[in-house]
Amino acid sequence: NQHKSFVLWFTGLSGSGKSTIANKVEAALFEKNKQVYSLDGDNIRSGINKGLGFTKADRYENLRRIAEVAKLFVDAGNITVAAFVSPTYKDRDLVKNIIGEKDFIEVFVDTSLEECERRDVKGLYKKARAGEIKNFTGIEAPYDAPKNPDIHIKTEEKTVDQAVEEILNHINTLI
Ligand code: GGZ
Repeated sequence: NQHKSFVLWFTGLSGSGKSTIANKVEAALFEKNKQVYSLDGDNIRSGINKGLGFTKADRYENLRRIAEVAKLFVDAGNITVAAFVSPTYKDRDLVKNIIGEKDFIEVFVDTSLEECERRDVKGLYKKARAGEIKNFTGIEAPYDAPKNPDIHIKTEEKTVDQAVEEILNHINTLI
């Protein structure tokens, strides 16, 4: 089980497909007997980050703590998968600096706002448009599309399995 440990950091709009792709990457690595662990909204925002909301400052603090935790997992030898909106350049710069550039792989899950809103899997866009959710990314709050991601997944042009394959190919030499 000799592999480099690093973080695959997924960024993208709500409903872009981050978690779906990240979960499949995690499963594929697990199948290959890699030591892998995923951080996501379910195990973070409900636990250590309970109480943080979606203002600019709360997101920054949310992501700062997640990055610190991810760094610990990397130190422990894990391939760490993290899937968070991480909306701004400032957010992602912070995260990259905490984790360390050499252990940080940025995966941009690129799905247009139009498509995310069309899918609206959880009905959150509808609520945001109705003013029932404040500061919703893409509606009232900004999303800065990464200019130079390590991996750029255009979900409207490929299947989930193709996206997973693309990511596995990218990290193939590391694992
Ligand atoms: C964006 C929100 C918001 C607002 C609740 N803006 O599709 P989801 O539901 O499962 O993913 C979104 C998730 C975003 O949390 P993160 O921790 O990834 O965000 S950040 O990196 O910006 O800190 C969405 C839900 O939480 N959600 N309110 N206002 N997403």
